[in-house]
Amino acid sequence: MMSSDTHVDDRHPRAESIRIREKLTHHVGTKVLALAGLIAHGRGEAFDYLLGEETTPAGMRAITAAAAAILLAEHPVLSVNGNAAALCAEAIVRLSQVTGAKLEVNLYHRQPGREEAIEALLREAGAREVLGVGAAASARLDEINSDRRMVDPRGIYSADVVFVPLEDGDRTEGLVKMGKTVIAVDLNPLSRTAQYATITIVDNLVRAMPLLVSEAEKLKSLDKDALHGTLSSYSNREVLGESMRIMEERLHALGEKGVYLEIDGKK
Ligand code: PTJ
Repeated sequence: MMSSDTHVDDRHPRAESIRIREKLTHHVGTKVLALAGLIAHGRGEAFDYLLGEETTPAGMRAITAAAAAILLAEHPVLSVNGNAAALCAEAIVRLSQVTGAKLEVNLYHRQPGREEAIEALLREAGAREVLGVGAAASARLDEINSDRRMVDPRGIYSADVVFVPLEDGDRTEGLVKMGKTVIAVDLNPLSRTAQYATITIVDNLVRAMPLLVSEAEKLKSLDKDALHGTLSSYSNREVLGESMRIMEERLHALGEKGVYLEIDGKK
């Protein structure tokens, strides 16, 4: 049984994972993805194994807090890089529609043509406005020591809340130092991004994005006091600790058993 747009057999035990890899390698060709994006994805996959490849209760709490923070923001911005666009352009655009957050392309690897390719993918997914492309990224953030420092004055520069899926830590640290609320999605709870962010969703972006959209749709009807209540009871330190413990306890339990997969009943 083959799926129509790929040679991956649906019966392959890791069919979905292979399909995602194919999507990413395809987007190296379209320039959406940086070559380093493939390395980043591999690191993410390794942490996802440890997490159990599912959204945890801690991840869900972070998703709820993130939805509340975006809804409460005066000027929220969803920052889009190559991996985020390749993995879930539609859900990112949907989140911006539900919350009114602006979309801005912001890249670590600013090779020619990449910003435009990502803008095109976002527009194909329904985006009306995409900030940060080419000369539009005219403001400079001195707190950041990479190409990510060039931002759109209408977007990240003036944002109070910035959503940064799949990030490198330097920028998260810089944005937090500037007093912005930073929401990260990172499967690695040990990364600088995960550690520095205000709200860290330790989950696969592919699973977290649809949940974040539906959570924003749900919370949208609440008043500001209720949203503030959700945020004030949230502790990122607790969520990070719980995510690490989930990985540790899973490995510990598997270590006791000595096997992960039962292969032909052999031990
Ligand atoms: O498109 P560009 O030029 O902006 O570059 C984007 C990458 C991702 C290459 C750049 O930001 C980068 O180098 O990131 P890092 O430092 O490799 O960090 C990426 C983080 O994302 C790592 O901690 C991974 O564990 C994590 N990660 C990878 N895939 C996923 C993920 N987290 C959540 N969901 C994933 N699918």
